Amino acid sequence: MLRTFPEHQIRRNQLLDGPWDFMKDPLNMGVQEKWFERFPHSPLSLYVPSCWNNELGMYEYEGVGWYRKKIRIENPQHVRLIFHAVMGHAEVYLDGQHLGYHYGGFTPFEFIVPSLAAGEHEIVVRTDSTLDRLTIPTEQVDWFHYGGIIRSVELQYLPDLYIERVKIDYELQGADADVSVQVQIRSFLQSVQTTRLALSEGGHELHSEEVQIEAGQTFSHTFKKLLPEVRLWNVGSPELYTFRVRTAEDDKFERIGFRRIETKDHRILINGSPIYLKGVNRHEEHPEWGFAFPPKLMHKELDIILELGCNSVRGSHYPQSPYWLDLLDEHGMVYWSEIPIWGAFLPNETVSEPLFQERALTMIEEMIGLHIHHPSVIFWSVHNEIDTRTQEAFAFTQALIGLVKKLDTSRLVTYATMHPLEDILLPLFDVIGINKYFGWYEGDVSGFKDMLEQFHKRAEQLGAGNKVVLMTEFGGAGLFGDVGWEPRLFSEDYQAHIVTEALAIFKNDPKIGGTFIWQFADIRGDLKSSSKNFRDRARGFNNKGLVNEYRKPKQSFREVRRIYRSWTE
Ligand code: ADA
Repeated sequence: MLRTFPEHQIRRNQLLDGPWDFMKDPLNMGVQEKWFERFPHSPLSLYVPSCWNNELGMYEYEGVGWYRKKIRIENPQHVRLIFHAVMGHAEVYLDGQHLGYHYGGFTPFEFIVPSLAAGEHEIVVRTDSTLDRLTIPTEQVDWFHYGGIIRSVELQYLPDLYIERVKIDYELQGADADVSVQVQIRSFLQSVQTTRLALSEGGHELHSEEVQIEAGQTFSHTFKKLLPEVRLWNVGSPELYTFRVRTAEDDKFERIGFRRIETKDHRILINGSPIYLKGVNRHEEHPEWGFAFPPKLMHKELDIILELGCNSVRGSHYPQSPYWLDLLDEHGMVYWSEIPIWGAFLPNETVSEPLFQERALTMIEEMIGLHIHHPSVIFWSVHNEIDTRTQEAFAFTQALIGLVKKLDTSRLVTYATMHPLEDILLPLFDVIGINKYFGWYEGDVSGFKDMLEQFHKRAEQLGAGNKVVLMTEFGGAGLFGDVGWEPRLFSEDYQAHIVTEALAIFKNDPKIGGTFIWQFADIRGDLKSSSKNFRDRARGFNNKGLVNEYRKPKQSFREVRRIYRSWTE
């Protein structure tokens, strides 16, 4: 299930989820698409979507993996093959022909194949999960190096004139919304063709007209509509609008929510009301599924996060599934979306490397493309914990922010810094996120007070004193079940102590606009030899979750629930 609502009523699609042939290629020998022919009898059967590290004997495998699926097409068809997420490098072949390459991990990519003949076809995907110094994330990262096709593969059957893209923008004018719906239609035909293009919302037609599409061309059309007295999407009381664009042979649904995002007096305002953010950091990860997190569990995950009293989630540290964002939209939760630049150990030179920069910019573009219509998304975040004290970081960040602003001016641009007292980027952002671990990696938890005092002074000096500041990470490890009479290091009691003390300090600081605890659930850590930096990860897990990896509550969960529920602002 890709979304909580249907995206098409007319267009036919098929999810290619299920068993695919799979082979490891540890020596990276398969230089071309004939690789399966060399070992015709030995493939494993691997369920897609999944991470191969969850299969027996594959736990630590990082490298190349080949996937193959046979499909049958009844009649000649134009098809669109969408990979909703593949970890790392992906080369895709159809019947031995190279369709293309994608680098990334948490965003979709697609191929259009006009007039695919009837009969059997073979899709082969070469994936490479290897992390190195220029991948994003790089090899030094505090999460498990999962590999594989982690989200669904979808085959859509396209008509001769198909809806390639629908993009909805709006401006609120008083109680009304000035909506613009941009539509792109592509023609596979050899001759000019007319079609009736219609826009509706909630089942009511808003407008329709005949349009003429030239042979083989892409046609763009913008509907402009003033919707009077729209119901607003608010935190905790969401209102959603579902638009449908249709032609005689094709359609596409997009769902949005109308809301106004501003900042004032160190607070985020949604529709003019200040919202204090009560949040957690969520990895979309589970020990049995890795990053291929099943939708059913997302429902439960959201129930637990709501039970905790949260109104927001930071999607640490990569673009999460549209299904998850649909649930957040439907429950009026705020979401922070970010790309997987994880910089705590990132050498400063890396941020100036052209390939690293190009990958980062592409990831920004793809993240915004994926999440643009979700009203829950309030923040675009461009990096986490890079060395924000340097000119290299400054130049890189300017380029990233420039691209975000070009693609979407309606949300707040942010990041998370681990150098709040030396950071030179503060003035560049709408919102500043601070990651700090007093009580865990440094000093006593009371150290937050002094740090924040110094931070606010410095922000003032840099001309960033008016920005909204969020505590985007803080916390400590608590091993599930390790409870006692005193708060010993690594016990649930000690973790609960750090988190509760920290929350009290932040809530008393009028310049802090919200808190995101590190983290919601325990996650698998990086087990590779390069992980000398993560030696405190008992069991191979980052144990700072309020719930363990199977979502069972720790002491800190109960304490945070008490605190978050008592905060009424
Ligand atoms: C960092 C980082 C997180 C996690 C955390 C920790 O702040 O952003 O991904 O690694 O530290 O647990 O140390």
